Amino acid sequence: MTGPELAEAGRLLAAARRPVVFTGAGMSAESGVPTFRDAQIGLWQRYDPQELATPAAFRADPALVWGWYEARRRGVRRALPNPGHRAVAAIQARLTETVVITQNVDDLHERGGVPAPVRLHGSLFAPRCSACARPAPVPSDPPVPHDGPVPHDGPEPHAPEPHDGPLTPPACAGCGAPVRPGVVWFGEALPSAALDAAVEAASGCDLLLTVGTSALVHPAAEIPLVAARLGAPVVQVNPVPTPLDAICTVNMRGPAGEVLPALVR
Ligand code: BV8
Ligand code: ZN
Repeated sequence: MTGPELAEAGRLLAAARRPVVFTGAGMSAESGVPTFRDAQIGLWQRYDPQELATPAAFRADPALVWGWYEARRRGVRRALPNPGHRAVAAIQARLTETVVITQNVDDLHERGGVPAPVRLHGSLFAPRCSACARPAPVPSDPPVPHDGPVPHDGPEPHAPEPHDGPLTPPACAGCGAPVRPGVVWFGEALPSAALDAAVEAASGCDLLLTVGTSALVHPAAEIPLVAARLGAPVVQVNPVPTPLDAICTVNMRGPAGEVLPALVR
């Protein structure tokens, strides 16, 4: 990312009144949360996330799938928002009509100062019954093994959890069926309210800032296209090329945790 891109992106952001910030897994990479395409952590490296993140996988082996999500949730709990999350919150604090739309299922936007992102793919922190959809409590966690000061930002080393493998999901308090993660699996429809809100925001924005997404998962990947088709400039922040390169007004090659703070400075 060089000076001209930063200057041009800064000019577009300064002129915007109704920006959309659209984020993917790369937003949380510098917090130590593996992106979907990166190798997962520990024993989960032998599984393809796209194979595990399906209703069929949960039906076939609820303990394996629930264990994977619990490992991811505990990893997120140990992670901290990075300077990129805080820069997104600074944009929304300065431009109050900013809409943050995330594909991520972690809670780092909320912990980084964005109270209510539009969540296209649900959350690791909203388990529900797989049969009657009754909300279930987030499992209580063993104390985080802190043997020193909490790092200011960035990841804690992957301290081995007391349990990091298949885990029998809790039973629904209402009907006894297995509790499932509150995320959208491949082959499942996105929550219509979230998708409608995202399309509406992208249709009315005057700038779309896309951060840390490979733009390969649909229909989420179509959100930046909605904005571009209606004439809004698109600024991308990503260290590598993505299919969105073709529609970008400005392409900022670099990590979110460095580029976004420079953009909002
Ligand atoms: C549906 C929750 C229908 C679970 C997730 C059209 C075309 C092709 C395929 C389809 C299509 N329509 C539907 C499909 C099928 C499928 C799909 O998209 N398949 C693709 C992959 C081939 N879509 C679905 O199944 C969707 N459902 O369409 O249902 C339907 C309709 C009605 C009724 C019934 C059914 C549901 C998709 C949602 C799946 N769930 N998450 C979980 O997390 O376990 S998606 C999951 O993958 C993540 O949430 C995330 O959204 C996605 C991964 O994408 P990214 O976020 O972009 O992450 P990725 O790792 O790919 O990229 C990270 C990027 O960051 C990289 O570019 C990297 O370079 C960059 N990066 C790295 N470090 C940094 C960085 N960037 C900045 N800073 C850094 N430091
Ligand atoms: Zn139930």
